Amino acid sequence: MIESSTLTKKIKSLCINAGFSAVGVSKAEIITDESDYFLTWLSEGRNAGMEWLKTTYHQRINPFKIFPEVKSIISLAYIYNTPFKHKEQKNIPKISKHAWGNVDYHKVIKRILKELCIKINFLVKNQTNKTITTVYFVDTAPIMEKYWAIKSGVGWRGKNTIVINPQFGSFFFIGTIFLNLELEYDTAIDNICNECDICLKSCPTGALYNEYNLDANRCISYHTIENKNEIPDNINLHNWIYGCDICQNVCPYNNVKKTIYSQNKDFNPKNKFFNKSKDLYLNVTEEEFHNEFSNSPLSRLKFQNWIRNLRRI
Ligand code: B12
Ligand code: SF4
Ligand code: SF4
Repeated sequence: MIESSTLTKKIKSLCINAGFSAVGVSKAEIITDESDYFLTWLSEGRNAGMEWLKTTYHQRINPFKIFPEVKSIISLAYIYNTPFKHKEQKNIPKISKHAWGNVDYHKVIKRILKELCIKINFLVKNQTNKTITTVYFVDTAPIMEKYWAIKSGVGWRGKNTIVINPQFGSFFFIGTIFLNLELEYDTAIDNICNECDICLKSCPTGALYNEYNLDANRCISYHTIENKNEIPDNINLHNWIYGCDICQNVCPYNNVKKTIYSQNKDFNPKNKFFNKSKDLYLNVTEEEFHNEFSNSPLSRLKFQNWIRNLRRI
């Protein structure tokens, strides 16, 4: 019978070969430490209009509600960083790095995870003769992706609330796999934000009201992506029309000499909409908007909210 540590190593190399840059494994358990923070955060209304975070609270803190037989949770990092930078100029709308390319990360990562899970199932069958079940997620499922990634050492929790990896910073998505198989578990790594608080000082709206705490009511990313209603008058979007990268752009761990960029060129910005004037954006018709952004997370934004965001900068 193959040892759990050898099997874990083989699964991890499948993950790296699939295109992920870091992988960590946690034992599945009910989240007890962070669940109190989460509850307080919700009770203070920091989730803004994201009611779905409240209604799925019990699932988010309890992975067994998603998959009752889950034993292990694999967390994966998929880098989307590219060397391009926005021009700091009035009248130039900004789309966040994660969305400015010709690719919807949900689709691309789900496709990779689907194939990876087939390979993991096959490997386990081959090595142990056991048939296992694997379930994969990226972003949309009611699970605490950052919590599991931190627990398994994929990165530490930055004071901007985002997971940071010591080798390649924080411009990566998290993919997650639940499986009903015991594996060898990883441990968390040290938090090396230390005395730094550049992200807190740089957030232009004060959304990072405390270390490790974000108030979505004041976050540009929330207002430009998730807010379904009017953006309050006191929120200055600082030219961001989809997402916001400020608290990551300023982070020293995203500004190292040998930055590691995504291997996937689809994450490069779409030339047509990169560092172009606001007028060009405003001239996009509804049909063009759907055609241009069908392969981007912006496809989730209604055309009327695209216009809403543009009119607010
Ligand atoms: C809701 C959501 C948002 C919301 C809320 C953001 C947030 N900080 O939670 C909004 C719309 C604002 C948002 C924005 C962004 N998001 Co988002 N988002 C999510 C989602 C769907 C859920 C996150 C969640 O559970 N939030 C709830 C809050 C309560 O959780 P939390 O921040 O982890 O807060 C906890 C800690 O603060 C902790 N805590 C509080 N005090 C203390 C003190 C100490 C000492 C400690 C240890 C802990 C602690 O307790 C809190 C409660 O659990 C996840 C996907 C998923 N399913 O997990 C993606 C996700 C977090 N988002 C992601 C991304 C990329 C972004 C953006 C960068 C996109 C952009 N450029 O605009 C921004 C980043 C903004 C920011 N500074 O966080 C990635 C992050 C990847 C990474 N490397 O970490 C995720 C994981 C999606 C993915 N699969 O890749 N997002
Ligand atoms: S995404 Fe932008 S607005 Fe939101 S916390 Fe970071 S810097 Fe502040
Ligand atoms: S800017 Fe500084 S405090 Fe903020 S996440 Fe990066 S290292 Fe941590």
